[in-house]
Amino acid sequence: MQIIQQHMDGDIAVLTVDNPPVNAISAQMRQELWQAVDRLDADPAVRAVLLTCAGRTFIAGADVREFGQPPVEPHLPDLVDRIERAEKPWVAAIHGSALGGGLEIAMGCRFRVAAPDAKLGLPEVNLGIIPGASGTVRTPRLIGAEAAIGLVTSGRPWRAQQALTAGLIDAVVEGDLPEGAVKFARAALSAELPLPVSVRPVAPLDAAVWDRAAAAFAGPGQQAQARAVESLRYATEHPFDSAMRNERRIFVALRDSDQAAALRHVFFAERAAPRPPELKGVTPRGVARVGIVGGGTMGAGIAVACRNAGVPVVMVERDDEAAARGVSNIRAILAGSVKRGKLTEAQMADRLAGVEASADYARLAPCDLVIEAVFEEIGVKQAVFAELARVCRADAVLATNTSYLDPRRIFEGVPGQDRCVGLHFFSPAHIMKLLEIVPTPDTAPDVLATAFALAGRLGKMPVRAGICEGFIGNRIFKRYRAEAEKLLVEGHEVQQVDAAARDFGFRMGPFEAQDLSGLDIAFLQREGLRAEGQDVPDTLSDRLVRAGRKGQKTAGGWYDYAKGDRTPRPSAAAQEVLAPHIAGAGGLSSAQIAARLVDAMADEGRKILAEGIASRASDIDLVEIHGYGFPRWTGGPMFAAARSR
Ligand code: 3H9
Repeated sequence: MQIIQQHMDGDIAVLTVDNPPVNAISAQMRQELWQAVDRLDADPAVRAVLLTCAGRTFIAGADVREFGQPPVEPHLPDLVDRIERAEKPWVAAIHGSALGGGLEIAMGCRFRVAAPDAKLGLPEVNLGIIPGASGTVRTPRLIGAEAAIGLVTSGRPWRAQQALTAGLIDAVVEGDLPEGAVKFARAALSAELPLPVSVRPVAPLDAAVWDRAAAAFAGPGQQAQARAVESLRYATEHPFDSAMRNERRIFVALRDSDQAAALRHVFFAERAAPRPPELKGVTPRGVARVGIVGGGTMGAGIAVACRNAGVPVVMVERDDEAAARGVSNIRAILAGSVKRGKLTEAQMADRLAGVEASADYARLAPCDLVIEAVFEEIGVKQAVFAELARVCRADAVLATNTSYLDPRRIFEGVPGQDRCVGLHFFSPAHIMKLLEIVPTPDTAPDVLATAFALAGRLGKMPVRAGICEGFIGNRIFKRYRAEAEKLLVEGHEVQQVDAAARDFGFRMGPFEAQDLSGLDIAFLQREGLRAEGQDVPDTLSDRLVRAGRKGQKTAGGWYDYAKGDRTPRPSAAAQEVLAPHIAGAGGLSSAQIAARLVDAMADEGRKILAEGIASRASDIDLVEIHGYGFPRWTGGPMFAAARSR
């Protein structure tokens, strides 16, 4: 099957690339494009060539699946070069996204035009590589070095208008794109052609600008950004051909690196998780209005997540005062966004206008889906569901945001168990991307599909989790904390373990993080289990809580804190509590300590997988990356542990 079709519009040859789903560049596409240049150059009836794409997007980049395979000619940089050298000028007509190799092909064309909602970018750094087909060499020649640094190192695409202003494209075409692009080409042919991008001059930048750009990417996990700066700098200071050779060398080195392999793994993991194969063909229920029970931190965060996605919210609290508090919690979150410049006052007003708060459960009657986000206590939650069963429509989806409890117990007695599901958001719920979706054996497929569809609308990363204590994320987190304590018992210091976790790439170590969130939360939960008669031995953190050390809120936990200062300081008082339980002399290096933590997480992950709590190892990686700050560039605990074996 041909990927590229051709038809004539007068003296303009229109090429349509059709390689679903996203027109990724395959070897066949490169071959067909190469042949097209030769063929059209030789055709006297052709004055110009329009490059368009079928389907939802322009060319979205090189086919990431081909990265591990032996390269097949023609190589992409040569193809871009061939298009640029074509005797007939090529015009790229861009809709959807022109990304990576797709934008590089477009930069080989003499002109680029785009639909108003098109996006153009070089997202390669997100895959741990740099653009490898002249993206770091042609871009500065087209839009200047400083703008090129921004485009390449951020990996974020530009909208058509921004691209036009910067000179990345020549025109924004309103209305029918191919028709408008043909018109553009005709007009362009009557004027003098611009220089091909590769021969355009590029103004040099001060060394200080380059140094600043390099310094911004000195941290771990930013290897691709740092090398992109290096390649861009070289490209502005050297002739085109030499710059291309340099870019290729860096591209190949990065492509074969551990970081790139890990980021490719995450790329495909993120595309697999939202689409469980068992839901293929299942139509989700419509959700026009979401109900939320509970206006605390979690309920308010969920409400903001819904409002940011344009979904109207009904929030119910136990009395009018609590309902008003819920609204002010929402307002506080939104005001924070306004302060950071992420939201305008008008948008904030619009978000708030879409929230109805009440102490009357009956207001939930029109909601298509209701999320319970009240205190983590089985009796409290069961009482909420009894109310929901009373007031909600029989086809409304009922969800619990429990993080530890068995959803089956929470749903006990609710008529229509097939409409019940667990939706475990992470705090702050309007920011954290992870959403664990926890079906019970009774949950209907279309209810599960509704949960995944809602996650998509809210911009969340949904991961299906089975029922066990803590589901996927908190169960692994518990093991991680236990391993961190074990390292203390073996004689390593609190700050040593934290530093090892940070060196590995976590923003915070396990003990600093506990001090921040409070040691008492997990303590109270364990106390609850003890009260139920379960044998739950004291952890070291329980001992600190019993000694009055709950973390930053009590000026001390694993560390001490000066008043008004969140800097952790080694604590003699904590040491005194811990000392009787230390049974070793330490001795592991930072890397060994980190490996112990990661291996423990991966070991728990393997159990979770064996028990069917997670569907795939890559889902576990996503849970840790999106819910617990596991460094993305390591691929997650399952990937990292498997690589280090
Ligand atoms: C590059 O170009 C390197 C060059 O500089 C140099 C080379 C020498 N390859 O995201 P979606 C699949 S690096 C293979 O759900 P959307 C994806 O796996 C590349 N497959 O759709 C999924 O498959 P499935 C630089 C790809 O509409 C399906 O397409 N480019 C690729 O939400 C739909 O994906 C990028 O990094 C690919 N490049 O979003 C662009 N891209 O259905 C990455 C997608 O089997 N892609 N697939 O699960 C994107 O950002 C989004 O896919 C896009 C569409 C915005 C295009």
